[in-house]
Amino acid sequence: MAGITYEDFLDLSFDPADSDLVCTFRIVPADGMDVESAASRVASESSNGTWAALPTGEGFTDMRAMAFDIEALGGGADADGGTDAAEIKVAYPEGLFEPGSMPQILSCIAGNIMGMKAVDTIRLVDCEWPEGVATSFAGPQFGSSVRQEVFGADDRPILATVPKPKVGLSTERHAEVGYEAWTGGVDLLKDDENLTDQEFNPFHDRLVESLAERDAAEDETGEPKSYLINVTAGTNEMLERVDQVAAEGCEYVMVDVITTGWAAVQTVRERCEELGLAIHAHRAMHAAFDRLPQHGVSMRVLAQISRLVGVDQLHTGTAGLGKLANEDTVGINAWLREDLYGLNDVLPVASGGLHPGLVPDLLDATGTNVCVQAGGGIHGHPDGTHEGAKALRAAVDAYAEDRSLASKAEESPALRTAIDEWGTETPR
Ligand code: CAP
Ligand code: MG
Repeated sequence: MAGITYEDFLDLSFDPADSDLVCTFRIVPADGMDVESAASRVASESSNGTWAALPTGEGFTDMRAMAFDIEALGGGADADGGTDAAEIKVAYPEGLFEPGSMPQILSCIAGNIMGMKAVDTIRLVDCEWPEGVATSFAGPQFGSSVRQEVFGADDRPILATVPKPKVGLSTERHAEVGYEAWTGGVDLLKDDENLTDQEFNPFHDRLVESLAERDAAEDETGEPKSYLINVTAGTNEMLERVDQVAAEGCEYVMVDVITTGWAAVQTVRERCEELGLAIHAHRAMHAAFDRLPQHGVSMRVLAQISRLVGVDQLHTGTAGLGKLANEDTVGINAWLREDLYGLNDVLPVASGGLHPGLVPDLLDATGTNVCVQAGGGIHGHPDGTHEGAKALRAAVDAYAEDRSLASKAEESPALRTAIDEWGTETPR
C-alpha cells in the first residue's frame, strides 16, 4: 500500500476475522456527505487514518479498521434522523488494541469520531467482543454468584435500599436507617451515588457505625447482611477506602463507575481481588452518553464495558417500570448473563422508582437472578423504613412462592399498607 486515504477504510465485501472487534454505529451523515464517505471516515479516524492521505511503507503495521456493512435506516427513522440515517459496522483488528486497557479501546472506538464534522450524530450501539480482547480483561470476580454465596438467596432476588434523603443524614441516622431496613428483610444497605465523604457523614465513621448495625441486624434476623458503601473518589483515595472496607469486614464496595472512569475501576478491581471484595457499580451520568438515541454510547455498550472491567453488580434499569428512562433493560441483562469466553456474569440491579406493587411485573421482565433496589419505595412507606422493608421483602417472597400480592398482603400488613399507598402504578 503506497498511502492511505479515507477510501481505504471502506470495503463492502470485507469479511471480518474472528479476532476482530466489530462495532455497530448508527450515523447521520452531515449535509452533503454520503453514507459511504461518512462510514469510511468513522473507520479511519477510530483506527489509524486522518483527513490527509498518509504515506505508509517500511516501519508501518497496517492497523486499519474497515467499514464493511451499511444498512440504510430510511427517512424519518429517528426523531432528528434526517433521510440518510444508517447503521454501519466497522471491524477493528485485534492488534490495534492494548490488551486489558479500556481507556485505550475507548479512545479508538468512541473517541474523536464522536465529534467528527462528517457526521451530524453518531452512536456506538453494540460491540461484538472477540476472545482475545475480551479475555485480556479480568471480568467480574464473583458476578451473580454473590446472591447465593453471600446471602444464600436461592429462589429470590436480593434486596437493597438507599436511605433517603440521599444526602444530609448524619452518620448515626444513616446507620439507624440501615438497621431498620436490614431487620425488615433487606439484604443490602446502599449509599447514594453522591454520598461519599462529606462533613455531615464522614466515610470512615459511616463504615464503622453502619457495620456495627449490620452485625446487630444479622444477630437479630439470623440472616447474612451487607453494605454497599460508596468508595468513589480519586483513584489513590479510593484504594485507601477499599482497604478500610476490607479491614472492617464488609463484603462489597460501591463505585460510581462512569464518573470515576474506567481506568480507576480497573485499578479498584485489582485491589478488590486481593481483598476478596465484590464491586457494586452505580451508573450515575450514563444518560449523558446514552439518553439521546441518535448520539453517544448505548447503555448496552456501557454494560459490556462494565462486565469486562470486572464489576459484579450493575444498575441496568427497571424494564420501563420505574421513574427513570431506561434503555432495553431486558436485552442488556441477557447480554450480561450470556457466555463470554468463560468470564463471570454480572448481577443486574433494578433501581429507580421501584416499590412493592411493581415487583411481580418487574420480576416477570427480569427474572429473579437480580438485585431489586428501592429507596423511596421503602423509606416513603407510611409506617416508615422498617415496615417499608418488610413490605418489599413480602412482595419478593410472594413471587418466589408463586402467590399474588393480594394474597400475601392478607398476612403482611406492611405489604397491605404499601399497596394501599402506591398501588401497582409506575411513579412519574
Ligand atoms: C434510586 C436511586 C438510584 C437510581 C439510579 C435514586 O432511588 O438511588 O440512584 O436507581 O438509576 O437516587 O434515584 P429510588 P439507575 O428507589 O428512591 O428511586 O438504577 O437507573 O441507574
Ligand atoms: Mg441514587
